[in-house]
Amino acid sequence: MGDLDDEQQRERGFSTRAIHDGQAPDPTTGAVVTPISLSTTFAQDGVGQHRGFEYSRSGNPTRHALEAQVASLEQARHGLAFASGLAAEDTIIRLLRPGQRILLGNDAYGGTFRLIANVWSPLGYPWSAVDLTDLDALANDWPDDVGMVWLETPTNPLLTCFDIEAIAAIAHERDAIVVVDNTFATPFLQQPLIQGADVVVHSATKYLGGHSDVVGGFVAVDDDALEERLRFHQNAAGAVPAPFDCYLVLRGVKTLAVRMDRHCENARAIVDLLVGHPAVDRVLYPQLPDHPGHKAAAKQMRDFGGMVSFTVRAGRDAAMRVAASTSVFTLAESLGAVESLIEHPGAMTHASASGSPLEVPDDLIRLSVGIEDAADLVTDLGDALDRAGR
Ligand code: P1T
Repeated sequence: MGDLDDEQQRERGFSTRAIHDGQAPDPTTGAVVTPISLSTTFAQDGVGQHRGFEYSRSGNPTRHALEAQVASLEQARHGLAFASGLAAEDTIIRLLRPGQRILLGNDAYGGTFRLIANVWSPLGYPWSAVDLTDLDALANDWPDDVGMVWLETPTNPLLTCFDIEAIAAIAHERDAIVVVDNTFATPFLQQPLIQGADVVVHSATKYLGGHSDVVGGFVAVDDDALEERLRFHQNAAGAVPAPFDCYLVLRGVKTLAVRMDRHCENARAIVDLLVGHPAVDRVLYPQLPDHPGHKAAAKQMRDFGGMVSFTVRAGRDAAMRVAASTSVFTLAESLGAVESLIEHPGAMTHASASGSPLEVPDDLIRLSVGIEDAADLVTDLGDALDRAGR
């Protein structure tokens, strides 16, 4: 991190921190790019006298650089990298004691729902789905056993936004911790810890990596005691990322700000197309004034992101046809990379939530708007809607 102290570091701009924090030139060689440190073990000068690293599951120099970089962007004192977003989530849930309830926002990634409802709940960690846009209901119907409130904002796939500050105030009065999945917004658009969240989690597979070539996860916290417990589980359960994967995320994050600006700009062009198209019913994008949580988004986000969802008037079969009819947008799961993707959440990313309170509409299409030329994206999606959307 060079010679700057924490305060000086945080005064620098976002991209300066993305490009430099955790990544001082290598002291031995002067290499400007953080080396990929493959060694699994590190020589000790005497028994127990190591130079900061002992064994690569417990700590690795490339991972350490990534942890410092993304922690800085989240304005967090601590960062922990994981092998996937779900590995990061699984480690966070280990903060709870059996019997403590997870309140999950009623729209979330299908895999997160599956982890909470099908892995942890049978082990004695109850959960319930809640509408986190209704703050009165949250405060008034609060079950006694809640240990954790878990939310995405914007959510996957409906892009609902929740007021992090207000939810944190309610949860903290009742001794629960607040976890915010910041995958869709990224730290460039929103910093949940500043808004009062206790834990931020990412699928680094998405915008942080940014190029669809690495699976990873990340956790950021400010609190030393939380960090100590998470660090213990990171090492004890061992869901750590490989050094090469850390390098790919580290490299991706350097361009996060410029990519996010372009994602947002292109998303707006797509929203303009969708809002005026006769085959489209509802357009879901946090910038639209009637969108659920627009006010919260406007308050806590720098811009509205690169994800856009919409429903098709002619129903499920038409939605399936549209999703399979584009050529620049690729039909695929995942999101947040340079190339545009289209998918049908009900049959793909959120199939595991079918029949649950988190089930998604079957006429819904989700777009991850990439950074190609906006005109080509608009033409491609417009053609697909004209041909297949009725
Ligand atoms: O895939 P993984 O890196 O394990 O991350 C899981 C995850 C966590 N949180 C959010 C908000 C996510 O969207 C995801 C993964 N989502 C997809 C693969 C998807 O297409 O929605």
